[in-house]
Amino acid sequence: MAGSEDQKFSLQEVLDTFKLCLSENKEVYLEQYVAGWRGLVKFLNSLGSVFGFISKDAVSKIQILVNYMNGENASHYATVQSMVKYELDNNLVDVNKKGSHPESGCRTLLRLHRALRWLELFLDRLRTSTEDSKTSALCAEAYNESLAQHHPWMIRKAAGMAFLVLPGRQTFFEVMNVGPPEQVVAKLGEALPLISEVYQITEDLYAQHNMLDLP
Ligand code: 1PX
Repeated sequence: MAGSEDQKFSLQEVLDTFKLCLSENKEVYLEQYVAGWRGLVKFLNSLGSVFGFISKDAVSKIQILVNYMNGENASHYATVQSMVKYELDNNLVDVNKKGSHPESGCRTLLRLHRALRWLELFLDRLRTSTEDSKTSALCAEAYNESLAQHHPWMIRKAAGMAFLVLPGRQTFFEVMNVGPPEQVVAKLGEALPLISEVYQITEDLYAQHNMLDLP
């Protein structure tokens, strides 16, 4: 793809990056994980400036991870598994309360990981929605079941207001750029198991290390 196409969101592209996320032995490649998020942010940006505060936060978290991936300890930031091991072994994670490592890779990725659960729930609702379904309601339900539990009142309020101006289902499907609604639904059906698997592997890893509540 070239020129303006580069800026255009495509669900297929995001699907491809999540496909490439897992190594043979089920480790999660950070580079692909971050690429998946970049694609999603592209989508969010195409929905308008009301979502700017959300995409800004996602971009800043992506950037923190990219800095580690390109930094002097880059080799430890190849997979989520290697990052967790490296940061824990070297006491680079604030485990109970904020301290000298407020922006560890582990806590930063955890924020995106929680958002991935929202995505999974939202996409599943979209997939099974009907023509008259309201995207704002689907989005709010998915949010309340996942991310909202980690957000303070102010953020929940702002997010709730942003959801209200989400475009309708038809426009939403068009922006996904994969063809007519039946194809979008099929594509979502293809994407969801991949996203779920990446989510579950990360969730198990974080649970195993007691890291699901990192400050
Ligand atoms: C094919 C359809 C794709 C739709 C793609 C939409 C991509 C959405 C990307 C959302 C990324 C959100 C990351 C949020 C991370 C987070 O929880 N950050 C909070 C905590 O961070 P901290 O460093 O303070 O511990 C932070 O406080 C968040 C601030 C911004 C508000 C986050 C609201 C999230 C709402 C998620 C739903 C997005 C709705 C998009 C509609 C399509």
